[in-house]
Amino acid sequence: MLDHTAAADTVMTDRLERVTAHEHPERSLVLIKPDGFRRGLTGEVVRRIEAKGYVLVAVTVTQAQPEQLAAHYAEHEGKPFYEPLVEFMSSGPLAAAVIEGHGCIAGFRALAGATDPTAALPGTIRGDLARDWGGAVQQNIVHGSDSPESAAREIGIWFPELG
Ligand code: IDP
Ligand code: MG
Repeated sequence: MLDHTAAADTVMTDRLERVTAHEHPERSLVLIKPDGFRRGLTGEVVRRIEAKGYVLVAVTVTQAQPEQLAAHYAEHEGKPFYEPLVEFMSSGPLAAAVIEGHGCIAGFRALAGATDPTAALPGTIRGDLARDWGGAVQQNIVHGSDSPESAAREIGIWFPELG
């Protein structure tokens, strides 16, 4: 009897975990970089995110602090575009957002398009709205997290209250 109850409990717990996992949608950190913000494209980017069906969890407008950018772009430190990248990201306000929805990390990167705005396909944010301006850094309108680990780390940098 006791064994039967324990077995039933295990089945129930497994089921609950499956359901719970399914009901916890993924989150991603999106930045509308200073070029996008300056050009008044924040609404257009948010429109595309919402039109796709992802949900906004948080949005803010902020001037990036040097320590935030150092943490956010730690993986690129030492690369030739790192200093211009930090300078560009400090050049004016940006909008930061947390979005939510199953698969939104890969889904937003598909919406964003390729890193290089010249190569980014029409239909994508970068393909439609960004171009090469001849500078040392690619000004490509948006950032999106590239993995669940990056998303958790980046949400902690820009939205400590959600981290
Ligand atoms: P991602 O934003 O598509 O994830 P990353 O490789 O993580 O691309 O690079 C971060 C940012 O650094 C890019 O979005 C772009 O602004 C800039 N960047 C990346 N690679 C280059 C490059 O080769 N030249 C100039 N800027 C670059
Ligand atoms: Mg990246």
